[in-house]
Amino acid sequence: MIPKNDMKAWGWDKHWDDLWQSAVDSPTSAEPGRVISESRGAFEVVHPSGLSRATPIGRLRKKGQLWPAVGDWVRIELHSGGAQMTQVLPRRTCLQRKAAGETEDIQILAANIDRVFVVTSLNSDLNVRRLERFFVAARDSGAAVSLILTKADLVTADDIQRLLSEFRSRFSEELDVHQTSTQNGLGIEALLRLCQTGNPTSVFLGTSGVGKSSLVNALLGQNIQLTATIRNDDDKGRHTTTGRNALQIPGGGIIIDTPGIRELQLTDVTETVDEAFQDIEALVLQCKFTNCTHEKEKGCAIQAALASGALSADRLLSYQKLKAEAEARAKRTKRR
Ligand SMILES: Nc1nc2c(ncn2[C@@H]2O[C@H](COP(=O)(O)OP(=O)(O)OP(=O)(O)O)[C@@H](O)[C@H]2O)c(=O)[nH]1
Ligand SMILES: [Mg+2]
Ligand SMILES: [Zn+2]
Repeated sequence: MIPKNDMKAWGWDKHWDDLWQSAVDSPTSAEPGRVISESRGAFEVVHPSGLSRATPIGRLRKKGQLWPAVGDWVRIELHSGGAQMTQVLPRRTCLQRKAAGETEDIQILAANIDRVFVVTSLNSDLNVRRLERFFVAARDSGAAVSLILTKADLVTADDIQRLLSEFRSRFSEELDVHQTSTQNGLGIEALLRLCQTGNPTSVFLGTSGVGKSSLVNALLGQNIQLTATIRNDDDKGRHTTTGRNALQIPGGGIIIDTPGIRELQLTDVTETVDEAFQDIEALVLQCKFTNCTHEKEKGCAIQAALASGALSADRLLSYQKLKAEAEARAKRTKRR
């Protein structure tokens, strides 16, 4: 049988081939597939012989099993009554957050991604705390991380320079940053190359209205994803994209569009918080006392950095908040 769908173009490689042989129950009686859309609990899976709506079997809800998410590779059984996902292959990377509300549930935003693009628009008020959270979750996924600043056509070159240096000094001098405009095409070619080279899977992460779906359409060269009607402010609470979708970019690469998220609560990411705030971690090591609370102790390197302006009070506050949150969460998880 000649496969109808080229699974390599969907990201299948030797890693998955090996896992399919070693980690899947009776691989010959099923097909491997990739979950490419999820909307209100309904899944679509692309597999060698077609594209099917597929339901996960109940067993996948059990502890130690994985519930499918967009980007997952699954074992799919095709029956006359419909397709079933019977197993989710172990994830290579995973972008996740704590589900909204009081629960301890974790929501998988995208699985098996190679790069997370944190997307924010240049014309909106910069919410640095929120971005910091997005970065921590993005780094924690195990994928590479880039920042996209959209709607460059709405601001002046001076504004962009000012914001760029602010982003760099806040997040990292090495941060991979792209400015884009889907209005005049700025930055789209460079983004396209990054999303195509090596056939990676990328995901856009950002709040509603920043222009994620517009970028997806620009990368695909077609208006496939619905976007908000033209208006220039990032309207709060208006969610145009409702499901998560993986789409193939002509020429290689897969891009996952996601609904805008407002709240991103962190999962178990203590180490990632440290990584994202290496400057502060390095300072802490220089404090005179190892149990320094960084409030009024003598020889406190944090206080010294605040006084000299090398560290902003804002950044310290973000760090303390995120760290406390991650630690509290780690404790809760251990207790279970
Ligand atoms: N001026 C300008 N407007 C843009 C640009 N990119 C997107 N927009 C506009 O911003 C609005 C929101 O764009 P979308 O692509 O729907 O935003 P989104 O991030 O997908 O939003 P959700 O699906 O709700 O999460 C639309 O009106 C777009 O036309 C840009 O580069 N320049
Ligand atoms: Mg959208
Ligand atoms: Zn100190």
